[in-house]
Amino acid sequence: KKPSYRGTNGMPRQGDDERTLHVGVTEGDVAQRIVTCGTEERARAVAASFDGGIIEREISSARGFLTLTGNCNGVPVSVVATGMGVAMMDFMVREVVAVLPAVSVSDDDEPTAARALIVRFGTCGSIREDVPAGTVVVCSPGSTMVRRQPDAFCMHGPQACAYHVCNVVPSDGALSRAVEGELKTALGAHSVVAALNVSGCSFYSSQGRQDGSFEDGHELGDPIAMVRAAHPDAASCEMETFHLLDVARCARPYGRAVRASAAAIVVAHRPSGDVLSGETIERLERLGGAAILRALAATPLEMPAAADATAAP
Ligand code: R1P
Ligand code: URA
Repeated sequence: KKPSYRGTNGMPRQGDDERTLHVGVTEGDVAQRIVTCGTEERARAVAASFDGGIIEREISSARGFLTLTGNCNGVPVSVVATGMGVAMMDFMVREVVAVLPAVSVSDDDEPTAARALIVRFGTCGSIREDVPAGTVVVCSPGSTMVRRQPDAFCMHGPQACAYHVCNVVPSDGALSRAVEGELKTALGAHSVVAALNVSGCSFYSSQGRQDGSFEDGHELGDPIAMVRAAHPDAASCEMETFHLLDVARCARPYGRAVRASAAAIVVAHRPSGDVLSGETIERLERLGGAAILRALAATPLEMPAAADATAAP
């Protein structure tokens, strides 16, 4: 029988062991260092690099999340597959943080250690001529977001520019540097680029793909051209990183309880139309995943000096 849940106006929990409603985790299930990715296949490719290839805990939720926990160089790590989009990232960060130990604070109420270090390892399109398919982009400068504005479509066609480009949210500086360093060692420096990410609210409309079946308002403003005009350095274009960084900066206390960054494999070069082979994607998932686990394991939970905490916007 389906158990009812408690706490609907806060963080609802379900069942005798108090699992969160969507990710399905409880205290002890998740490590404080987390790699998150879109697919279960990639999550398993990353977990193959756990010490001894051993998955110590595996939780599969009815809502499509998969949480695998093991160790990297003796340090506990988890990999969480979320599926796609902002809502899934929001569930993941909030529910995983809910089951992790509270942030430790000093006598004067400053956090002394993070609750979670989270790195997204995704796939993306590249919107930059000079960043080809096969590159791995680390969002060291942070991420912006391009959103479709539903109010522009309320008459019989788009009324005004239908897209909004958000301000940049920074990534965690120390974590981004660690990820960049390990990826360069694993893949070669020429394959790794540090650049601004842009998350679209859709794979289609806000990523500027042409779909004749829908009115997307591109004739009144091409969303990718708008991103390029506002942020000429933006390279990777995917769907979750902005929200990960946004919700991490809002984690209490002081926006430093959750420290986050992201790396994404360029599977499609939008300016040329080049796409990556399945074999190459699998190789990059395996090698890149192992590198990101090492970066997380080597990054202390203790707070870096304030000047080091975030990358410059
Ligand atoms: C779209 O194909 C999906 O691929 C990218 C996008 O962010 C979106 O989720 O990332 P993942 O491969 O991690 O899912
Ligand atoms: N994921 C995206 O969101 N966009 C791309 O172009 C490729 C992967």
